Amino acid sequence: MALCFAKSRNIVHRISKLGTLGLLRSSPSLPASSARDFKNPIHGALCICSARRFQSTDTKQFLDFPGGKVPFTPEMRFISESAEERIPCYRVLDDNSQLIMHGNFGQVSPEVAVKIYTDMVTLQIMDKIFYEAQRQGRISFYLTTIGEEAINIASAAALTIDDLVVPQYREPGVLLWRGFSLQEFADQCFSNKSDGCKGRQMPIHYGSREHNYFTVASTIGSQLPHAVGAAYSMKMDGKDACAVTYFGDGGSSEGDFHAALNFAAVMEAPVIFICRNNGWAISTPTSDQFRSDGIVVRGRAYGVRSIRVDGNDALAMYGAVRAAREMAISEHRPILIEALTYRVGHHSTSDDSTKYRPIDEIEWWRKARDPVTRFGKWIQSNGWWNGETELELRSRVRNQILNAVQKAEKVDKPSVSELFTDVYDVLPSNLCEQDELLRRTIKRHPQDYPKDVPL
Ligand SMILES: Cc1ncc(C[n+]2csc(CCOP(=O)(O)OP(=O)(O)O)c2C)c(N)n1
Ligand SMILES: [Mg+2]
Repeated sequence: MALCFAKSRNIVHRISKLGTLGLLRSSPSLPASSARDFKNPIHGALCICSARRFQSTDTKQFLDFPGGKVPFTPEMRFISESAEERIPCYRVLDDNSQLIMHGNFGQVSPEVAVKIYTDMVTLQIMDKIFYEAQRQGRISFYLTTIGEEAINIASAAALTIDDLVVPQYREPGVLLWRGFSLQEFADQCFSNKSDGCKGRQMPIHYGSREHNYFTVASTIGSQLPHAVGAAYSMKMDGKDACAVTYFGDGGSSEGDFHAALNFAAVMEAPVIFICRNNGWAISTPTSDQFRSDGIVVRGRAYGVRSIRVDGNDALAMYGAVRAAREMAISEHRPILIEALTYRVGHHSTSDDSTKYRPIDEIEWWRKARDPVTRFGKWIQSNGWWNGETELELRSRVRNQILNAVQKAEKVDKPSVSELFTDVYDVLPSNLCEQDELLRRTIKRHPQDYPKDVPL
């Protein structure tokens, strides 16, 4: 070994001498300073000379290395930063709501298909009414799911209630599918006494133990490692269920995303990662978010099976999530689904997206690629739905939501003291101090605090 090293040092030394004399330069115009450049001729000459003087007799083709045999190659080739072709996007229904020939998809019964459609419509109407309620100053904040109804509802339809959902914030449809009532949605957004979380969360931060739906945390990406941990414990307990976590394209830039994928792969946790790649993270486009072919390609880097799906095709989402669930549970493995879609609404009621993206772009997605219309046409063409049922559904749901909103508005707000309950059995001294400080501040500045919140 020492001998080899001495020999090679000798060669390098001799070659660099030749290089300084200008004997090995292929181009006389090449400056001597470029000798350190990767492409410089000295480097090439070094390889040729070494090959001539020391012909390898080592015939080994592979290196035995943890993870399997690694083939050797004499060819110096860097892996390209991108594949020649983008990863294709799985879809079942074409833009005209026709089934694509030769496609494979999980069959859906007429009952499930009709429920998928009615829940997508309900979500749309709920978004419209709650959004307007915020604009009228009746609730403090709201965030719509417009354009992403199929990801919400069709993925939920493919799961069972035993699967733990760990959401971001743009997936209320999963909760709707699981039976969270319109009244419960309204009570949460109005932060009233009937809200399961006693008004302590911002609107849209839903959560329900009964529906196996972890409370929304808007700290982007933080839900992903939680889902992996939960999935791992479900595997340890031998449950016939998995964890399912949702996140956005923006969330994929968080460290938590990478930690979660790696941890899930190594621990073989039955977790489904559903990324809603909707093109925007508030005003940040995906071109400022990553240079990879979206999110789906990250799966392979971590050893996670992955698929790209048309997020505006309810049938494709339903089929892909069902297959993912089956693999996650029976094979104990994580699955990554990248659903391509578009955030048709503003990020939230605190945003005006026309300031940073063309209105034509929004309108194209709203009209030409609306997932609800696309699925609705398909169930109509099967004879499972018609114009009459459509009218009846829309008017019934609208009335139900308006009633829920009116009712929620009349329910009292929880008392200020509830802010500090339900975490500790006995309130620690720092929280007692905060409680007192809050009361003193409200007394000093009553005009800055809502009158309808009892002390
Ligand atoms: C850790 C963290 N950083 C920043 C924010 C501010 N923030 C709220 S939503 C959001 C964009 C998230 O975009 P994406 O994950 O694509 O989800 P989308 O809103 O598009 O559904 C950001 C940056 C946050 N809530 N948490
Ligand atoms: Mg996004």
